[in-house]
Amino acid sequence: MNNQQKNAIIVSLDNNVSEIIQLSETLDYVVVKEFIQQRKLPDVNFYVGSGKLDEVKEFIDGSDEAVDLIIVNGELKPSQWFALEKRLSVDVYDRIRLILAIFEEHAERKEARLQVKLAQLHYERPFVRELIHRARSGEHPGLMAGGEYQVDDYYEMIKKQMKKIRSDLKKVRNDREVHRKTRYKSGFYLVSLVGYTNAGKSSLLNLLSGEDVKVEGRLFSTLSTTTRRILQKTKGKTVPILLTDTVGFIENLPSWIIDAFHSTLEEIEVADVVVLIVDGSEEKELVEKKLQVSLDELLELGVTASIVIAVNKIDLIDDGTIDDLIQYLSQKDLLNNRLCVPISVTKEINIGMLLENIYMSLPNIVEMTLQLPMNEESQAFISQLYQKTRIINVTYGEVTRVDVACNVKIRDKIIAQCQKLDGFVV
Ligand SMILES: Nc1nc2c(ncn2[C@@H]2O[C@H](COP(=O)(O)OP(=O)(O)OP(=O)(O)O)[C@@H](O)[C@H]2O)c(=O)[nH]1
Ligand SMILES: [Mg+2]
Repeated sequence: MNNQQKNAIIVSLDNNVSEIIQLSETLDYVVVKEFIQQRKLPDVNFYVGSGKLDEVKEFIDGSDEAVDLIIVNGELKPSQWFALEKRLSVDVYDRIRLILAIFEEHAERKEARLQVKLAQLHYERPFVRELIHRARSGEHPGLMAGGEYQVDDYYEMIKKQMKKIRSDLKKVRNDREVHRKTRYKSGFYLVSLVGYTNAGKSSLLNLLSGEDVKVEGRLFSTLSTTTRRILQKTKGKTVPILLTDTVGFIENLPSWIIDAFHSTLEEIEVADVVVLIVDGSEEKELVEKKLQVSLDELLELGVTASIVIAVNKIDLIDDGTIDDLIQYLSQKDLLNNRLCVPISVTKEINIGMLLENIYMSLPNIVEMTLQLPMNEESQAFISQLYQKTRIINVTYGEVTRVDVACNVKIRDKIIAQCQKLDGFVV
C-alpha cells in the first residue's frame, strides 16, 4: 500500500462481489479486504450481524494503513448508515451512493450534471430526514455540525433545489425534443445502442460513425447521449440512420435513478430499432443475467421497436464457445426469434452482418420508381436522394429511372420534388 492509495473494504451479504469491486475501482479505490456474511436479510441495526461487525472493526483497528471507505454491497437504511459510521469511525457508502459518486465524476455535460444532482438530492433526502429526527430527539449528529434549525433548513433547501433542477431539465429536454422532431421529419431512422455498462456501446458508435466518444474499461463511462450518423455502408445501403449511444444498465438500480436519466432513455423509447449489446466474453451465466437485466429494462420502458442483439467481444473467445453461448441464451428463451449477431467491435468482426440486420429491422420502408428528365436539376435531386434514401438502381437513357427505398415519412415530399422537376412516379 502507498500513501496516495485509497483503500476500501467491501461488506456484502452476497458471495458475488466482482461487480461491486469493479464499481469501487472505477472510483480508484483499492479493495483491501472483503467481508462476506451469508444471510437472507440484512441486520436491522448494522446491516451485518454483530459478530461480523466486530471482525470489520478489528481489521480496521489492526490495519497498518488507513481504511478510507467501507462499501456495502447493497442498500442501507439511513439508521443503519449512521450506526455503521458511528461504530466504525470510517465513511460508509452503500452501492447506490457509490454509483452516484461515479455518475458525479463522469458527468460532463450540463444535462448529465443536472440529472446526477437530482438523483443525489433524492438519495440524500431520507438521510437528512434521519438527521432531523436525531436532532429532535436530542442526539446531535456530528456530521452536519448543526442543530435542529440548520438541518430543517437544509431539508427545505433540498426541496427547493430539486424543484429548480427539474425545471432546468425541462428546458433542456424541450430543446432536445424540437431537435429530434426535425431529424425525424427529414426521414432519418433512429437506432439506439443499449446494454449493460461496459458492453461496448460507445465503441460501436465510434466504429460506425467515426466519432470519438470516450471508451473505457471502467463502468459508466457514458452518461450523456451522443447521436451520430452511421457512415459505414453495407452493399450500398445508405438509408440514413442516426445512432444514439446511451447510459449503460446495471442490476438493481432504484427506479428514481432511472427516472432521473429519463431523457437519455427517451432516445430508446422513440427508436425505430434498438441494438442491445452484451459482453459475450464473460461467463455464460453472467451474460445471461446482464442480457436479462437489459431486456427487463427495455420492457419497463415500454419499447416496442425491434430489438437486434449483438453479442460483442467475441475476439476474446473461440468459435465453439460462441456457438455454445448462443445456444444457451436461446434455450433460456432470451433470444425469442430476435436477430442475434456475434460481433467484435475492436476486431471488426461481423459488423457488416450487424448492419444488414439493423437495416432489415427498420420499419416502414417503401420502394418506388421515379422517372426524371435528363438535366442538371435532376442530377442534383438524385445526389440529394443518395443522402436521404437508399438508391437501389439508376438507369440513364432519354429519361432517368431511379429505384429508391425510403422512410415512408418522406415519400410524399420526394414525390412532390420529383413532380416539380416534371418527373413522375412510375
Ligand atoms: N476485446 C474487446 N474489447 C472490447 C470490444 N468492444 C469494446 N471493448 C472494450 O470494452 C470496454 C468498454 O467499452 P465501451 O465502449 O466504453 O463500453 P460502453 O458499453 O460504452 O460502457 P459504458 O459507457 O461504461 O456503459 C473498453 O475497454 C473497450 O475497449 C471488443 O469487441 N473486444
Ligand atoms: Mg459508453
